Amino acid sequence: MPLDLSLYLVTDATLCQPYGLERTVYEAVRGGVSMVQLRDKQASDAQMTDQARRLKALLAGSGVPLIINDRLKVALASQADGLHIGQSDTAVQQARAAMGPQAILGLSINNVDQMFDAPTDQLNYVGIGPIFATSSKQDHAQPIGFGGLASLANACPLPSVAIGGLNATHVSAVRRAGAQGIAVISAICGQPDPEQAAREFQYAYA
Ligand code: TZP
Ligand code: MG
Repeated sequence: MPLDLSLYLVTDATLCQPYGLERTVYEAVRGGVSMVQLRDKQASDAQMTDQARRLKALLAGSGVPLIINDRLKVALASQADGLHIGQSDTAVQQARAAMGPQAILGLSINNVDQMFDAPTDQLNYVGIGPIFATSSKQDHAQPIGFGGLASLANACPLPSVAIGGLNATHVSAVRRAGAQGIAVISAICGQPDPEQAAREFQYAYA
């Protein structure tokens, strides 16, 4: 299946508390989310694997792939569709070897050095950001704005998704900057109506 990065939901269990993680994801998918990444910095591997298995069951038949943040072990144990790695996580080559050729593999990049260091032949997409400062990620790198996004997205041979402080009002700027899609946590997780929140992005694309 071709990769649809248009609306990439990254989860945060704490922010999703009002409805719980599974219901939030369920509703967001109804609203048009095209990819889901399970991200949890607190959970044990066992807890995260359990959560991943539940999300995988929930997403079955929806065509929306489940990506695991950082943890190769969890991605393998839950038979997730892919893994998203940061600059200090498992090496891309090691992740590709373990996950196999069909898996979706993404890497976070923030600057030109990281872009040129990325083994693009092993990757399916890059996440570029943060675009703006955000309280959803602790100790995030320096925000790069839409100018930074444009220079990285245009120079990178892979499809890209922009992340960090973004909401539906940013869709056109993200697309103009050359990224294929937009990744969000707080614009969907913890919103009073996650389905409607996701739908706002669809309207912005239309
Ligand atoms: N990586 C860079 S910024 C970020 C991550 C995981 C957090 C994005 O969260 P939000 O709420 O969409 O700004
Ligand atoms: Mg990481």
